[in-house]
Amino acid sequence: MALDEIKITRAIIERFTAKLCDSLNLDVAIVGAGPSGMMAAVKLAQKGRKVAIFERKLSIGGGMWGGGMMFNEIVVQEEGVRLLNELGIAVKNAGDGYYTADAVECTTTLASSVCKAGGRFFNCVTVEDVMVRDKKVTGLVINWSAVDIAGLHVDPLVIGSRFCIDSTGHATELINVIQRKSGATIMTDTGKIKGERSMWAEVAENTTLNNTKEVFPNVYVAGMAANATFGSFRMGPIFGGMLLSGEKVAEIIDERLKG
Ligand code: 48H
Repeated sequence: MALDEIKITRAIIERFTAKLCDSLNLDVAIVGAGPSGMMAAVKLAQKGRKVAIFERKLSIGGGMWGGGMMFNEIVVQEEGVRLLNELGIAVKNAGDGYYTADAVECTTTLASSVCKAGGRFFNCVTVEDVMVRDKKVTGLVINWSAVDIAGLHVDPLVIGSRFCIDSTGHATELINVIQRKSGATIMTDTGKIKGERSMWAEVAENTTLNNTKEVFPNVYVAGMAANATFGSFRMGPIFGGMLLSGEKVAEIIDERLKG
């Protein structure tokens, strides 16, 4: 077969443009392709929801690739093992309710599951702002990460979405921008982002689930961003809470989309 570079280029441009245009009005826009965001995307896509993840980096996976200190294994406690089993990820029993899994297998399988369920990734895209109407977030303001990194003065584009999830991890970027630009009251007891606290795995893992909720009309926090918003602890390389948080936020939003 003769290869034509122009045809290759045209195929990429046309396919990507079609994918992006078809994502201009989403049910759920997810910011950050770490474990919590990807688990939320899998569950929402499996329920037939139109969902896309916007990830700043070229690589998806957030903090999961590196396991603990680049020892690329993760620990998952008993409660989270069900989710790894559902995705067919190999799990090894480490005794006393602790389980381990290969960090690369977890990351790649989660990512593949998002795609196979019909969810979409837009990597190399930074979410820099939101769109607010009637004190509700109605979409995301996006730009190429390369534009951001190069400091180019290029205006962004917009994605409409019924609901948004901040799964940006420690940085809690979406809620930060909402707080900064809207002068908005965040749904914590102080009305503000409370910030992350130091390491305490047991409490952190339990609070991650409780803190997975709506914090501004139409915007939910999941994963590490949930704990950072509500002033809870970090937990180190144990990932059950991240995965369960993704599942929980998907269930809550799916119910709201039914209403
Ligand atoms: C687009 C963005 C933006 C933006 C950030 O950090 P993550 O892996 O997120 P979680 O919460 O699913 O998982 C946290 C976990 O990985 C972790 O760090 C743990 C358990 N730490 C414990 C501890 O003690 O340290 O992924 C967040 C993703 C990253 O890939 C970012 O690049 C991306 O979000 N991101 N993408 N636009 N504005 N901000």
